[in-house]
Amino acid sequence: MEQWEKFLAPYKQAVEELKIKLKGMRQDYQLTRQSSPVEFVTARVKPVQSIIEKASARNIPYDRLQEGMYDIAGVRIMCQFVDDIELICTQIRNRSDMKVVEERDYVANTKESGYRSYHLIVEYPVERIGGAVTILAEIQIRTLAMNFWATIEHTLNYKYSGEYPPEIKKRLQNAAEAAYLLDQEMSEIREEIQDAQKYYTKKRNIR
Ligand code: 0O2
Repeated sequence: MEQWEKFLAPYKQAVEELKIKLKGMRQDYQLTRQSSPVEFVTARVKPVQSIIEKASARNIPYDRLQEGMYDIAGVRIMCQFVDDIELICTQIRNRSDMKVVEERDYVANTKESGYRSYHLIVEYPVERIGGAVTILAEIQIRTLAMNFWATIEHTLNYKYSGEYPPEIKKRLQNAAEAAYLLDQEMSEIREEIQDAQKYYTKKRNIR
């Protein structure tokens, strides 16, 4: 266990730093543009048990975890509208403190499960007392509707180990379709919503 703790230490640090930095994007947008494509940010280090299970399922030897498993450090950015995803990606691609090494577009290429999200794999240097250690981290960017579906599906997946009864499978597909339509509807009235949000922010600041 002590070895896992040592191995995971730079990942823990990376996750904390990335969370602060990406939340900073939200504050920056709100100060300069009054509305932000970043709604909220969450982050986690993958639990040891999940690392072990994934390494075994994907045949990744333990001495190759660093380059073979991208999501030991995971950050999730939630946004309101589908178009915000590209805005956030562009911001991250232009940053000098991390380097995007791979992109997975499950928004344009919905997974068979119904999963939609945009994944950026980044190289991120962590300053340790022995010098800089570069780790891989996965940044998942998704709308609130995509996140709602993925969170529910993840829980059900855990319960059924991916072997859904046909009724549940169908319901999940229907829910994925509903989430897609919700995103489309919200995009249609985006300007209307954003005007209202700016008005609300101004009013709150006056008080
Ligand atoms: P966790 O920590 O429980 O979320 P590969 O499939 O081999 O190319 P990998 O690593 O599975 O590679 O990459 P992928 O599919 O790009 O991204 C993995 C992560 O995306 C998952 O992490 C989930 O967080 C999310 N994800 C991918 N597909 C689905 C899906 O069908 N439903 C949900 N709810 N989430 C999905 P893990 O490993 O599941 O870990």
